[in-house]
Amino acid sequence: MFQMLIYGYAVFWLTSVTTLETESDVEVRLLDNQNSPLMATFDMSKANVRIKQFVSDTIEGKMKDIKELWKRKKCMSDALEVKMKDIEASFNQKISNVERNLTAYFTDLLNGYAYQIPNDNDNENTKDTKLRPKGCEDVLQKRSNGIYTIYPVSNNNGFEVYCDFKTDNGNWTLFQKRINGTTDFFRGWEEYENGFGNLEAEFWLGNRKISDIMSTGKHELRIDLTDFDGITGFAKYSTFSVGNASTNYILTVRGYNGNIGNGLWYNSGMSFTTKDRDNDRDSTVNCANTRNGAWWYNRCTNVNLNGQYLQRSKYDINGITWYEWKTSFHSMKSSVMMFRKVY
Ligand SMILES: [Ca+2]
Repeated sequence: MFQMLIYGYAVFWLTSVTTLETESDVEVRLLDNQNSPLMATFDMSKANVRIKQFVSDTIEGKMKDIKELWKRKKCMSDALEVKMKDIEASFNQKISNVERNLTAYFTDLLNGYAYQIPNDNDNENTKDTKLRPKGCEDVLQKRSNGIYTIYPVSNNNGFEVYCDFKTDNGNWTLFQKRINGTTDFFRGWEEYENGFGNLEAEFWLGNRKISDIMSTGKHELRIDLTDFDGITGFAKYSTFSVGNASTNYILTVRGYNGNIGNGLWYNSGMSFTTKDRDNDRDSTVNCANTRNGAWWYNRCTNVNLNGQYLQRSKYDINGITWYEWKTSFHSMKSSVMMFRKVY
């Protein structure tokens, strides 16, 4: 027991011991419990081994601690990265929500303002030109299908159009309608340019107006036909444009979709022809005369929706025809042509 005590003391006090001549022997002055000096001699080579072991163990222990600490730090760093990503995603989501809410808020505000416009006669008296609709899609008070005033060009001269807010998600501007033959469609250039008929019944909106609306952006086309058996069909073109007067209102259609066949492809790229203005590609005749209508005739046409209204289903090239649907020139009971803006 006493020896162990001495050994213990030796380990802890070795740094302050007196070194003698030889490396291996160390004289240590010790006191017994009566304070009498004791002399002890240690074999220093053994002590060195113990010290080295102690230091080695200590360093190894510390290294383990450091490694453990490093591992923990790495884990924390990974966890922090994941957390940062979560925070970023959450932040983006919140920004997106704020954006959506603000958009909804301002839309409501704008609609509320529109409802405060006192005159019920559409937008005729709208003082703020920014609120004037350029087309049916811009009309703020979409009460029901019907006639609205639009202002597609920057001057103050708006005009009336018939808007359809129900068919195929709505916002359509009608530019042609045939339902019963009460309106004559065999007319000249000027009348087709300015438009004619009754917007509530049969009409052609007018090439100038159509062209003005086209200038406000990209549009798509929809055509709905009904035959005399009451069967309906439609064609849509994802691209639709009508050029201005200098192009003789040239037609462009692309991107057919529907169930009556892509009949209009043959007319794409053609100028408008009337009985008094021949812009078609048939050098021998004026197609407006041979087909009894006015249209974007090529070497005439398979589609002739401004043709003669026939009171019954009849094979007649002068009639309202869409050859690709019926594989014949049988005339239709009704035709509606409309377009809307695409974004
Ligand atoms: Ca011709």
